[in-house]
Amino acid sequence: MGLYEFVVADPVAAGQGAGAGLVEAGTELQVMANFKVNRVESSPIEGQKPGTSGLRKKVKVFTQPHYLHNFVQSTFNALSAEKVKGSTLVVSGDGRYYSKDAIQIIIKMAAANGVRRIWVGQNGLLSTPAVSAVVRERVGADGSKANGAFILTASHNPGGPNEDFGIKYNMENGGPAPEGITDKIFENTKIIKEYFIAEDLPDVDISVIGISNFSGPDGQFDVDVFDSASDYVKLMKSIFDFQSIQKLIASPQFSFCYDALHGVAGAYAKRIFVEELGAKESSLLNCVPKEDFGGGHPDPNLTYAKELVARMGLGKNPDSNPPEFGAAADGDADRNMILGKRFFVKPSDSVAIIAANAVQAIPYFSSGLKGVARSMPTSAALDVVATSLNLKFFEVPTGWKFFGNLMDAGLCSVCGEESFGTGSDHIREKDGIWAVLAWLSILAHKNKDDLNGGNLVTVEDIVKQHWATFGRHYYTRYDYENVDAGAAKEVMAHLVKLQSSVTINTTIKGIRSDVADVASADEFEYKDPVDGSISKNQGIRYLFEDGSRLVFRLSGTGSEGATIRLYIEQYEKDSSKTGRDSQDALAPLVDVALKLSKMEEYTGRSAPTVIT
Ligand code: VG1
Ligand code: CO
Repeated sequence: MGLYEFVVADPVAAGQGAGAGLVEAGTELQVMANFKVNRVESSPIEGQKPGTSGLRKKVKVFTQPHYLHNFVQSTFNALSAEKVKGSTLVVSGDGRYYSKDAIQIIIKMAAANGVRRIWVGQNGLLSTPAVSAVVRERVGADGSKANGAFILTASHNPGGPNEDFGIKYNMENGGPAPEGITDKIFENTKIIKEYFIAEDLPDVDISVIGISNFSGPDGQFDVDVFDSASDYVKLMKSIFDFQSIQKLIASPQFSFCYDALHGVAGAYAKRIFVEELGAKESSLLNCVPKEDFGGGHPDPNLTYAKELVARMGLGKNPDSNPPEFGAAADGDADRNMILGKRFFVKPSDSVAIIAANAVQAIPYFSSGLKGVARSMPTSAALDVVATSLNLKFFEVPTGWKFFGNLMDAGLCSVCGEESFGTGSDHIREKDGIWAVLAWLSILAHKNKDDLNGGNLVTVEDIVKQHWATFGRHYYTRYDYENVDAGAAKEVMAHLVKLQSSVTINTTIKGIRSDVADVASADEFEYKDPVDGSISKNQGIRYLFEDGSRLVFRLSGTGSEGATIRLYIEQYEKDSSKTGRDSQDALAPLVDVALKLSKMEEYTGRSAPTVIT
């Protein structure tokens, strides 16, 4: 590190610029330093195409010289200099390994590109939904509002020196950059020649709340480190009836458990579930955020959330006395898994159940839902609710960015994905803790008159009641992780060819005669109803006459090889048949899917890595 000249500013004078009086005494760091802008020559690095949700690569890839810098400069260039100069940007994430270094680099590059202020959650921690909330809701001490955010996360992918890092850019509405911008970022990474960085700007201590002031060629530059949870907690309190949830949690009939899998959700869980809602500290599992997620895979599903699954009385070593309600989050806390006592709620059912009960159980929705939406591979359970409640309904490609336009246009209130993502128009990201609060609200509502004696209406009761009313969508997802990329492409090419074949029904009947006829097959393409933009090649669908579906797509979030996802669904309307075991009910379709795709032949895999 070089030598810097520190000018300790006069507290009164510095206070004028930064709005003294609004900042709590003692929270403002009066550090002034001048910085220069360095122009660094660079050249394109291959493979910087953002996927379903940002750029995700191994840490070893991200730490190569210029790698992060090129991507950040390409993002600034995609946004254009007028938008960047004078802007306020949030930079934080799930706290995974390399985040702290990345934050310092982005601060220095932001300063050099003329950004006016950077907002950082304390210790660099902000969940993805909290970033969205901060962009939309937070007002700085000087009245400033954020224009966008860099979120540092690879979400449910493992972390640590040998694992994944990730970065994505969110826009002024708090939602992920649309494809128009991410395509531009990628184009810029292919022609980059230089980036700008304030190399002599001192590292900012992001563990201490307060504002640091600097001054550069474009004028003043501030870094504002703030509490990671307050804005988000405030938003949650404005959406849900915390008192009714407190009563539920205090009831002797109810018991609760939350697993953050050592992700950033831990930074919110204690504040919300323990301090606000009165849950016992012992109900929190793995709620200390760790750079490597404790060596685990921070993906809230039945395979990776082992400890919670056992505690809830499921899996191979079930506890004998499980709580009534359990939930888990992924690394960046935008996903949720909901469990009842010895009972797993499919995410596709979860969003449908939340939509069906939202108006009665959640104050934010009391005047009605504007519409609902799901991603294409998500089961049609939500469609049935939409039809029955006469709600606008949308089917979008995988990835949250497609929901944002609908929400901004006032067309959608509740939406979800089969991949443990649920959310609403309170922000523009999926929201893991919101989903838990939504379920607690539904439980509180269903039990409101009988919390001190009678039988609890359980998670399982709510799901089964829902199936009895709306029918059940048997559903499963098979993930083949880290498959050879060439083999994965071959599977998809083979399926595209089959899908257009006139003999497809004969082929399928040759595999199993007990499945319905295929009514149509296509590659899903989406035309955004708001801006008319078109997204092609969003997965191959086989739609059967009885409403069953087979969907195949390649994951866009992996960092190595390819992941093939296979989604299988079958609708059962007859309420006397909604109690079957899901894998049994789906066995004929699974058989068809595996043989039709020649999965084992192409990939050498006789079984998927994860079944959900
Ligand atoms: C996966 C999920 C998708 C989700 C995306 C980001 O994408 O399938 O539904 O939106 O992850 O979630 P893919 O392309 O791997 O199937 V997160 O929590 O990783 O930001
Ligand atoms: Co996530």
